[in-house]
Amino acid sequence: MALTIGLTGLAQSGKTTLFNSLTNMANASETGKGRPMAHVQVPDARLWALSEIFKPKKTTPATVDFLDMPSGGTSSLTPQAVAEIRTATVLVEVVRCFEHPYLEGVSPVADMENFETELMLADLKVVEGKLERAKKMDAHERSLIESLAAPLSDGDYNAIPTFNEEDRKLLSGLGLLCLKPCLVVANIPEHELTGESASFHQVQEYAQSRNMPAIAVCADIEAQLAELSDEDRTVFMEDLNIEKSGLEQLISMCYKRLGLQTFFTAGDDECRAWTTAIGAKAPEAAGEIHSDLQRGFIRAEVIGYDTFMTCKSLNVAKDKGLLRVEGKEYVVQDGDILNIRFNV
Ligand SMILES: Nc1nc2c(ncn2[C@@H]2O[C@H](COP(=O)(O)OP(=O)(O)O)[C@@H](O)[C@H]2O)c(=O)[nH]1
Ligand SMILES: [Mg+2]
Repeated sequence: MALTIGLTGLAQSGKTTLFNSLTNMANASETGKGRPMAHVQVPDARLWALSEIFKPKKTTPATVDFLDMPSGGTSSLTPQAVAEIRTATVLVEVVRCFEHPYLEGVSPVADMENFETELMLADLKVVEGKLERAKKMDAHERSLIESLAAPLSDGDYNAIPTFNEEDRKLLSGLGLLCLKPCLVVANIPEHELTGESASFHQVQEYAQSRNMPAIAVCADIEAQLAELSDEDRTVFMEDLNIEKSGLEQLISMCYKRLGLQTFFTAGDDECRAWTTAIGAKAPEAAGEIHSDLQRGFIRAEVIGYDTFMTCKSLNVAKDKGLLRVEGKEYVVQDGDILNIRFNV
């Protein structure tokens, strides 16, 4: 399941600082050719615990792609930036809550309003262009696009229709930014990481009014964390009273917002984490591994991660009757270890 997390927000809010630290920290493998993109490993301690037990030749975390928004001086949404960010699955709006060396004051709510307006203007251009150019558009599609024109030109974010899944698919080709799931990251100063942060409070309240989840990170600290070895990082985070790195918080918030979960395959060759939708049945999850496994699905041997950790061996689990055999209707649970039986 390809997941691209696009970092957006006003210029100078800390997107690139955050992008660089996230990609440093998570052993970003390959960066997108010429694009500000990086494959980032999804942190999951369970996978490494499985790897300790199975000692496989290869351990493969799930990955997500992070996309930094190209900057254009002081303006945030340049045409290039808009084009990049339209390809993202989910938008993460970075909001400046730190004192900037040459920008005046800290006004997160006004910044969020400004950025929202920019998003809506960018989408309005697409919507108007589409309505003008496409003379022979399907009537239903036209009515969907028309229903967006008024809220976008009024700048009324909450009046943007939510559409059902089918209609969303119809509209997906337009890459409308306002229809993408959006999460908010308040980039707060270091001294506000512990205790109360008034600016985060404001961000949270605004985000809530838009039905968006919000977290607080300090991009500066994330950048410092990214420079450290895993052990040093743990110590530094304990000192600062940070439980989870920004990367972990961000990815788990994206998974939650998009209704995603993790399952594992484990053996002597490879231990691997996979991403699938919450509610996915076994064949659909198998399809994440390979389409043959979905097509030729027969059954799955299943054990939940926590149950597996009580015996730490698939053979022992089998003897104890803990390894279940499930069919096509089985709904995969977060942390399941699956062995797919298939025939093509
Ligand atoms: N004090 C402080 N400065 C930051 C923080 N994050 C970013 N900056 C600074 O703000 C400026 C803009 O950051 P940058 O990441 O380039 O912003 P972008 O335009 O959103 O990509 C740079 O000078 C950063 O060093 C932070 O958490 N605290
Ligand atoms: Mg930047």
